[in-house]
Amino acid sequence: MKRVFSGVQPTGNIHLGNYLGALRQFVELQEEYQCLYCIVDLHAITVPQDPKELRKHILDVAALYLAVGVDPKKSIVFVQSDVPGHSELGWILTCSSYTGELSRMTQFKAKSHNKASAPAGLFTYPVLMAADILLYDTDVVPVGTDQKQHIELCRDLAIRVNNTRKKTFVVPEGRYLKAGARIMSLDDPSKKMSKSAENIHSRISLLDEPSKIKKSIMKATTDSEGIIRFDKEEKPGLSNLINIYSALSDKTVDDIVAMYEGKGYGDFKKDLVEITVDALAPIKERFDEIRSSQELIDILEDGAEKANAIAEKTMARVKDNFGLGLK
Ligand code: ATP
Ligand code: LTN
Repeated sequence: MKRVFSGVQPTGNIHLGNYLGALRQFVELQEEYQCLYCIVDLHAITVPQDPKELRKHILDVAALYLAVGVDPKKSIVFVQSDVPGHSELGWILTCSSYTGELSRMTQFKAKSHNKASAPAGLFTYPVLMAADILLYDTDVVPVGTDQKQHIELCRDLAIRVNNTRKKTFVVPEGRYLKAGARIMSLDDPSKKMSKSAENIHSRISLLDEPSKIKKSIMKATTDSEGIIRFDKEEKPGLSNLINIYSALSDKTVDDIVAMYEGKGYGDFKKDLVEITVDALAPIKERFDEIRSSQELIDILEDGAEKANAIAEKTMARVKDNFGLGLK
């Protein structure tokens, strides 16, 4: 069975972008692949984190994985720092990476703001991500398109090591879901919807109350044309909302545009509120149940054990091919 790996950072409330861009694919893939879904806490500490909050967010993300439909009987769900191989392989791959290629990563440029005091971990972040993926001989990595550059780096590193040493790694492929691949921020559609943006109305979190969902959608930036049509260049705000509508219903963008011919943004937004609230209600209900159960901890412990068993095999091969250690 081919293998899938993906990760989400425990840095805040998971939003619609995370769900449509990544999490939803996780559920579909578990039928066809052996899937590993990780809560990447080592990635989260590339920026300062409050320890108590971080722990809470780890369990929140784990519960959300399960609430959206990841099935621990089919998939391995675990916390990154519970498997030492991630850090170990991260270092080994850091030594095979070039500072030039890392300084071209757009996420690093965006998050470091060119400051000399930017944490070095932000710079090497994509290498740790490559380690996450290569540690499990992953074939397919489902992510949002914002991660494309990191996936390409991971492939380059795998190929580089394979070409300079014995064949060590499986070269993975990214899998980008089109409908929800890039959900934009509701208050500024030139930016992606993000957990870390200051304005809470820029995003819809999966656990938002209906009143908050309504407020965020009704406030969402559109334009003054008043006609419902899909045009990413001229009407990025409305087009983003149409995309969300389409991803949460079984309607295509063309269906939606046809349905709202002659209608105003108010009607469209009201319906989008209803569709969003209905889509998220069962997720929130399941989340509340799972989050407070001991079962969640048991699932993560069991996941870490299974992940470790795979990781240890890869690390033995890597160490051997690099000549590290005694055996
Ligand atoms: P931040 O926005 O604070 O940087 P993030 O939400 O981008 O955080 P992650 O938690 O690591 O960061 O993202 C988890 C997954 O969600 C990744 O696969 C990522 O590609 C996807 N993702 C994140 N934002 C969006 C978005 N706006 N649209 C689609 N997919 C997204
Ligand atoms: N970098 C990703 C999170 C992430 C990831 C991974 C995704 C860390 N390791 C491995 C897929 C595979 C992000 O910021 N969205």
